[in-house]
Amino acid sequence: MPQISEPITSRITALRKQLDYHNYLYYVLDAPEISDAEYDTLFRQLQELERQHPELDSSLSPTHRIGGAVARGFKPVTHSLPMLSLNNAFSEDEVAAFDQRVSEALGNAKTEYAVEPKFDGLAISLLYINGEFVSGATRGDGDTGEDVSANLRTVRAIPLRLFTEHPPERLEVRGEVVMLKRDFETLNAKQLALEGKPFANPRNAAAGSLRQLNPAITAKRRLHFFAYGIGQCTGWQLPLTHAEIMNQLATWHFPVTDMRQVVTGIDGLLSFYHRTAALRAQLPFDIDGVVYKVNVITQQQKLGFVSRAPRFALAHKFPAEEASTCLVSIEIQVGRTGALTPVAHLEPVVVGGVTVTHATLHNADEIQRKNLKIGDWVIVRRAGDVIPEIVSVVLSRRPIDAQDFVMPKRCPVCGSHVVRLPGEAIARCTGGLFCPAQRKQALWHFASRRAMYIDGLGDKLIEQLVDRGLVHDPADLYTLTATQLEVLPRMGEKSARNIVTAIAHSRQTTLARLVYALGIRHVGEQTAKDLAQQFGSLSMLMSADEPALLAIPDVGPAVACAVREFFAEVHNRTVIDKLLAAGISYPAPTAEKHMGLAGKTFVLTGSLTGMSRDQARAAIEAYGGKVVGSVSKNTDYVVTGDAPGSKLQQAHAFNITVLDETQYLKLLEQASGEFNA
Ligand code: 9MJ
Repeated sequence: MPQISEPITSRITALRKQLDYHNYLYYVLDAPEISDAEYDTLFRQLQELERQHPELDSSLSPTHRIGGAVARGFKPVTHSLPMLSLNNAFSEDEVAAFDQRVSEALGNAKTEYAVEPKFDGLAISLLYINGEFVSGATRGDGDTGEDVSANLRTVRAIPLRLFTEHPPERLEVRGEVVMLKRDFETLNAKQLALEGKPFANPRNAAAGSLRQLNPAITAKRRLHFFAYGIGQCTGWQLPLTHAEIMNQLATWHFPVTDMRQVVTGIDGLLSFYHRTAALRAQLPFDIDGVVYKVNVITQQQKLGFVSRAPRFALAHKFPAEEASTCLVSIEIQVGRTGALTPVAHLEPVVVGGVTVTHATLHNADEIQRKNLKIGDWVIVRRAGDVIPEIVSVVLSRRPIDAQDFVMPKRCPVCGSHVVRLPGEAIARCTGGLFCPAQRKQALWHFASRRAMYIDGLGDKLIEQLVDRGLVHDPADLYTLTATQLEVLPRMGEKSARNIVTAIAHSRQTTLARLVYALGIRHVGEQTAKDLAQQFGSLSMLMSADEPALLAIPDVGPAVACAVREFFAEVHNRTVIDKLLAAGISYPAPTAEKHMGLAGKTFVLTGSLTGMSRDQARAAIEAYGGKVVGSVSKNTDYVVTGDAPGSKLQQAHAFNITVLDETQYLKLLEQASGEFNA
């Protein structure tokens, strides 16, 4: 055997330690200290030394995280302590009953619980002997799982060595392998590009990736891990509480959620549930509930188990976000710009606690991509406040008479031709404002809160006004009388008068609101504000040529062209003339206005105590500043209130000035010119 010099052995050890450490910073703490390129350099140095000295190779080396040999199948593994399942609760009553049972059995007035989110992934158990990762297995039936060690080795968040000089002799760490939502989106986009089958959700993607026979594929799938408990543990004194066990796991460099808490009594449990539910949509990973565990270990032992589940723990599940139902028909909705959107009509089904009857299908390509036919059995998903969508079709339940969807050639509302321009996913009705559907949408937009704000003029009323021929364009609203409205179904004398008053009030508006209300394609609220600020009057804007429009920052060729086309249309000019004749007015721009924040871009995060978001935005805009939704290198200030979101971290990352509420108010004062007065 050739003699290996000591410096090489130490160099290899040092490189492994360094790489383990940077892995931990990157994958567990999300706070890297070195660049990817620097990491790659260290990684390649180690790979080269291991290639030159195969006798020094080790299965614990970080270089093995990119995937080893392809397996023929997974070996069964018997867990030395069974992996338990949790009893589920779906209502607050069930949680109260759990807390009462526990407290009575323990003789507690109020029981202390460790609470944590319930990760929606794949449960696994990791075995460490003398601090070194030896093997890992899926939960399987709780007694016997599958040996997925080679795949788990590729999960960077799982330590290959415990970060301690004094590890337990034998330690089983239990937790959940998950896929982050953003990695799931990337993976599905790749699957689609390669004509592969997309995964229905991050949990399926995580499970599919962990059960890959080729670990090199698992390595590319970017799995993450959260530890939430310990199985067998020998040669080491367990702490007295679950919370301390979690802290210990963190000390050993396992990723543990920082959402974990210790609470007491039913109030503590339920308030954690509601707080977590409110955060759910923003989390980078899927959770399907929260888990409550009696905190004190001796109390856990006293409570024991009933069949396969501990009496000391409970999973309080969120209402299911997915359900299966029948796709009854596909109807076409016509939007404000004539876009034809297929909408799925579903057999009513409860998803996430809400009855769902419709789901968006976006466009014809989407229907084809999902291989949907009318009459199919489908999986519907409703996450947070988003519009329900069809995730996939259950092909095994496809009826023989399931029908293909065909995009109509004529608008189902007005009969005009439907066109789909080359390269566009959207089919459009060519009817313009001749099409009652487009007219209704245009009116609804005109009256909406951020446009002319006509309180009480909702979609049902607009529908009636258009269908009865009382209103053809927005200007017709201003000639409506209470007598005309009173006779409409569900409309009393008082509400008719209120609406006429609301319409009358909307006459006094701002130029920005009016421009936004016109519904020009590509002109959202911010662009409308930019146009109003630049041109100061509707007639100036109407006569602006393309170079003048393009001179405004953030106005590109698509917007400039849409604005020109809109005002070139005789019909639109007629409506504008009618609106002005009906008495629509806006304040003229004042020359002496202080524009101390001109050119400055703000992002707001968290809630301010002294004003609402809308007020804060209006104040900035009053002094010429602009408020945008996301932080970029072009942001000048990030204003933070209570409970700021990730935007604050982004602000730090971009080195952007962060203002608290007081500093923000001071800046406004300065901008108003009063500060120095
Ligand atoms: C999940 N899925 O997040 C447990 N779990 O504890 C948490 N699962 C569990 N704990 C004992 N946070 C058995 C399962």
